Parts: sequence; structure tokens; C-alpha cells
Amino acid sequence: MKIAHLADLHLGFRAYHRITPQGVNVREADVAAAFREAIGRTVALRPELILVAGDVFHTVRPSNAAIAEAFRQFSSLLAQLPGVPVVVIAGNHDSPRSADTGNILTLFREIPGMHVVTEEAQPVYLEEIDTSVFCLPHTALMREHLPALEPNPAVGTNILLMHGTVGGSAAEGKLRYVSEFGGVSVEDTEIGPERWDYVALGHYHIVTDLAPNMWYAGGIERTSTNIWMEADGPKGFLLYDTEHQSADFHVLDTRHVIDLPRLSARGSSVEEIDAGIRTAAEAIPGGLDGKIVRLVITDIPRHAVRDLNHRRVREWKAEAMHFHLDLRPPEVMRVVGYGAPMRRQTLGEQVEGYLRKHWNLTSTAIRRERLIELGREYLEATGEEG
Ligand SMILES: [Mn+2]
Repeated sequence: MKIAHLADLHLGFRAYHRITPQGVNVREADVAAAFREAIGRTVALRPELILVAGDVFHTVRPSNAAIAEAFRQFSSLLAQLPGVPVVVIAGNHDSPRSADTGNILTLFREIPGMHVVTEEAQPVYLEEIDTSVFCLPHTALMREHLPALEPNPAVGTNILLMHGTVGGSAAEGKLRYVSEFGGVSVEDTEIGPERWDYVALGHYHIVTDLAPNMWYAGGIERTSTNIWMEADGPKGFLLYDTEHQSADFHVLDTRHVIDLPRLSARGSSVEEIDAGIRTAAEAIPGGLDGKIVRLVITDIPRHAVRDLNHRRVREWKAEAMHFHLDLRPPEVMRVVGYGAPMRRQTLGEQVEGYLRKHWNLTSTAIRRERLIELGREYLEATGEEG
């Protein structure tokens, strides 16, 4: 059976202040365009089942335009693939905290052929293809007790559809960042991918296999809190074939996001820093036009920030969709040592030193090096927020 697996659509996502000639936020339009392309490509692939693994919308209360567009696209999908079931679960982004808010995704139950699970862990049986899709939306994982994740031995094909973080050694080795806040973790031993025909995951935004038949599809556009962590690598969706146990990733045409190699301004003159920025910007193939670009410069003193060629930076900002020149001053954390001269330590070094030497592990399940690495990533993300 051929299964189209999409996840983390984040429809209605907005960023920056650019708007299209139609008055729509440019990034919202990018995400909508990626979704339209994904729908068109899915139709062309003629799958027998379509799964959407959560975070259809970026927020619990998306705009009317985002809702209308999603409704149009799902309707068009079902109209072009009559009789092909679509199973959608809610993610952390589109699950309200309070049950009485209601979930906007339930609207899509009005489209014949669409099955939507927003709160409970429950199997959805699809008679037409003799397939059971065990659904684990975000809210189900938030409950105190996770039900036993058991395939149904009486059906032809068993699928697990989940929105959350997978724990265990394969995941720890492969997931480059612990996914956005609000996610819940389920151990891979609890899932037992070998018991299922396919495990379709959502929540982690970079396409990743955790077993030959267990995949995160990744997002269809770059919508993470820290998009620089997903700058590299393609966005798209998967087509999984249960018969051959093979997955094909279908890349979508998304906006270029470039995180330029970092520059250190330590010991450089203003002219040298200017030249470094220029070289970095001009090295982008095809230029900055319409792209989202970041250049981090560390250890840049205040006076150098003032004297940089800001006119040229403004021109690049106008040309790019978004150009973020991230100027970070030298970190001055004074540590007073007894009898020693004043020594400077960066905040990162302080955190690392504390975690390595002074912090006692509170559980044997915690791996110190992994924790330090996470600490570094969080500091990085914080730096990005300014
Ligand atoms: Mn997401």
C-alpha cells in the first residue's frame, strides 16, 4: 500500500513584516504555496491512504483566511482522489489547552473521506482498505496514562500515527534538536516499530527515519521557533510503500533560508569586518534576492557596530526577504579568582563549566555530555531571540 505522509503544515504561520501585493504576510503565503504544491504532488502520486501527523495549523485560532484555504485544499484533494481516506491528528500547535475551546480541525470532518482525531488515543478503522490507523494526537500524550499501543491482529495493515517526540537511542542519535516546547516524548520501545506496517510521526520538523518503517516527515516549510536549525536540508513529504518497505521523500519548492558561516570580529578592524560581511553576502549563489539570510558576527565591540557600513547593510535588507545581521558583543562575565588576575569567561563557558564540574546528576538516565550540548543549543536559540 502506498501512503502519503505529511506533517507540520503550520498553515497560518507568519513571520517578519513583508506582505504580498494581495496584503498577505509573505511567510504565510509561502506556507500556503508549499501546501498547495504538496496537495498537487500527492494527487499525482495516487496514494491509497493519506496521513497528516499533526500541526495542520500554526495556532489554535488560525485566521479565517488560513481556515478557508485549508478547507479548499483538503476538499480539492478528496475531490481528485475519491475514495482515498485522509486521516488527520492534532498537534501541540493546533490543540487548545482547554477542551471547551473546541478544535478547529473538527471542521474538516465535514469533508467526506476525512477522519480527524483531536484528543483521544484511538484506532480509526478504514474498511475500504482494511487498515487500522492508531491515532495519538498531542492531547492524548498529555494524559497521565498512555494506553497500550497495540496493533490490531484482525486487520490487513496496521499504522501508528503520532504527534510528539520519540525517545530512545535511535532518536537521541538522530534528532538534532529537542523539538519545540510543548512536545511529549514516547519511548521507541513502547512504540515497537517492528510490530507496525508503518509509524508516521509529526512534531520534529526535519525529515528523519528512526527505523526503516518509522519516519518524521518534517515540515513542508521552515516554521520552527529557531528556523536556523532547519536551514539546511529539504522540506517536503513522504510516500511510503508498505509492500517494499521503502520511503521516497518528495521535495517541495520552498523559500531559501541561509545561515552563513559565523564570523568572529576578534582583533579585526572595522574595515576588515565590513570586508568580511561583504564577502559573505556576495558569496551567496544567486544573491540575496528574496531569501532569508542570517550572518552572525561574534565578539564585535560596540564602537565597531557603530562604524560599520550600515548603508550597504540596509541595501541588502531591502533586497533580501529578510537579512538578519546578528551582531554579538564580546561576552564579559567577570569571574573573580583569589589572587589571580581578573579573568573573562563567556556565558557559554560558565554554563558548561558548571554542568561539567559542579552539577550532580539527579538521575542516571541523564547523560552529561548530551545535557551540555542541549545547553549550548538553548543558549544559541536565546542569542537568536536577541
Ligand atoms: Mn510542528
